[in-house]
Amino acid sequence: TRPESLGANGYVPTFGARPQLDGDGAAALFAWVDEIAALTQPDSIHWIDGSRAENEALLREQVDEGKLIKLNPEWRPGSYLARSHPSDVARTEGRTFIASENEEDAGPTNNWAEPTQMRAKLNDLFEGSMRGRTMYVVPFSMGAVGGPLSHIGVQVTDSAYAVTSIGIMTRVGSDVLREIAGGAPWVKTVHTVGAPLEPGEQDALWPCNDDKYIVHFPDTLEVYSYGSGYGGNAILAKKCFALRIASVIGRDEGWLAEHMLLIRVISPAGKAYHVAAAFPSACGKTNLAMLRPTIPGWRVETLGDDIAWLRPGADGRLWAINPEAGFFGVAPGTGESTNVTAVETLWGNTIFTNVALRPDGDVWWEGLTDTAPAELTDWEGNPWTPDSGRPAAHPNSRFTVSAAQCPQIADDWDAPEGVPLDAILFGGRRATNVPLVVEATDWAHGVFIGSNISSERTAAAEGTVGELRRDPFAMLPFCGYNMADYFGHWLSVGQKLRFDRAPRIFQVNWFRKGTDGRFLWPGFGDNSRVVDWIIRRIEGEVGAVDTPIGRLPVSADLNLDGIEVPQADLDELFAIDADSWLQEADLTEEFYSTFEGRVPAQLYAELAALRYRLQRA
Ligand code: GTP
Ligand code: SPV
Ligand code: MN
Repeated sequence: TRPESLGANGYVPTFGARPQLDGDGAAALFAWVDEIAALTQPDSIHWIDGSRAENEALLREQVDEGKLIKLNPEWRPGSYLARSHPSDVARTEGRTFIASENEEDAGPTNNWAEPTQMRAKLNDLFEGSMRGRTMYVVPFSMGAVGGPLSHIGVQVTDSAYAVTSIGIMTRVGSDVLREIAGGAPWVKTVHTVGAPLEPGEQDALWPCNDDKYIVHFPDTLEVYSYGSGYGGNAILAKKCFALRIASVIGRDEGWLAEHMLLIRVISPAGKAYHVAAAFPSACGKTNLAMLRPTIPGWRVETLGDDIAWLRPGADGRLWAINPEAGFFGVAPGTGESTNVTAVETLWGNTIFTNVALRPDGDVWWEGLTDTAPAELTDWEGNPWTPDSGRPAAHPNSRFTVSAAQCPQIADDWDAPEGVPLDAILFGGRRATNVPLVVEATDWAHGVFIGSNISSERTAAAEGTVGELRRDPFAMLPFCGYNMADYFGHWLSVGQKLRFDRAPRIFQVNWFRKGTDGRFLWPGFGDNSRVVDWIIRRIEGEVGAVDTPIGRLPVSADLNLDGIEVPQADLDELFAIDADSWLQEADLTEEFYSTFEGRVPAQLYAELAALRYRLQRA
């Protein structure tokens, strides 16, 4: 039954009323909310307090409207399925803009928009865009509220789905409003699905607009998102704020906002190490974040799976927090044999988007079990059988779940000060060339490697899946400023670290394929074997083989106990073809040249040194 306070079209203002707050900070917030409301013209305004009762009411409302399907509580308590519009299934990089004052500040890898013109355009689009809908005001914190590395923001949105997702992915609540009232700086984010309703008009199950704009104003710390309800386009705290805007704040304040997972690795000796890893979208961050080592004695605790903020500490170490509070993870490929931790995390209280529905009211996706159920409803709501010849779940279908629900989450995962890093990994999906693991010789070489990450395109963004593209630091779609300046910023952060306390940098590749097209490395839990080598390198327990591209394991040092990897596959996993690498070096030069002289000289020196070593190999 619906609570008294719910009206037919959403909330009457008794529930979600504007909070009582005093101070200049509060006045500025109220004025901004009034301004957005005057522009977008919603039927009502609902201030989100982050309470459980409020969350449940919002979920119930979405079920009543048919926008969420409540899953069978016997299998999946407190869980829901959302089906997006079939055109609104991933981030839209072509519609994502950096509207910096100067075009060079956006750089060649971003779509730049002239801010005054873009503001005019957005004013047109947002005018009346929330008619017939409720406008929610969602105060959130990235990182523990009030923490030294944390930042706060407010998202205004007309999507209840976005509100319930933000509630899982961030820390939402009135304590954030008190920070704002007290004068703390905050980031303004505005989101509309761009589908105003005429009086009496029936709403779509997934309202959105064919036209989409995801716009960042780095000079004024604002985000405007129009037309999409999906993931990184709609949960603005995530990619828009915690990466694009935060990377700009980090540039100015001397820290780094990164597309990285964060883990604590505990060795058989009981010693803890902290590892961050940047892999492009849908390239294995969530999986490594939830690693269950297949070699005895090792343990991994999860700290974060997608974003890390890194800051040099007074001790000369690099400290990291996960600013998020949940996981927005790729469903397909997540199963008992690949990521049992994720499967256990998803026992309940989860919002699934674009997965398949089982007749018993539970969910399914490719890879959850080895064999597909005989009958399903696919992600678009159509009947499906294993003979249908198409996936039942969308390749970029996702789960949204609290980090706290992960069975191997670190007890102190939300510690405000974070953890000191011992290693940073860069990786991507590379069928050829890149070995299973290679160690950088020093920080600058590591930055060079990061600047050269390429990866095959995945379903996480629009585009042709499989096509190789450069994705430096896995940040191509997420760096809010000129990528060449960002390379320079990485170099300068390295200079603030004590050389003997800076994290060591490695490149990894779980995705190298044989000529027959099969993955050469078993991956998943067996990636612990690579982590084990990395930790032993850090401890100085094992040597390495110097090669033109960096330091490779001595083959006897890679722990392969209990798995069968044919010698030919191992050879191929570590094979370095000098000619192919020289071709990659040419592509690097071409790529660097697109920045018109802004790439730091130190990286050109690294490139020259790489070529020299390759030519002599
Ligand atoms: P985003 O959330 O988009 O940033 O993705 P992510 O980097 O967290 O990727 P995720 O861990 O969700 O993995 C994406 C896909 O890669 C899934 O289908 C996984 O099953 C697959 N995958 C992850 N790790 C491995 C691995 O070690 N080997 C192989 N072959 N596949 C993997
Ligand atoms: C990614 O694409 O890297 C994601 C999903 O983590 S989204 O939040 O949609 O950006
Ligand atoms: Mn991601």
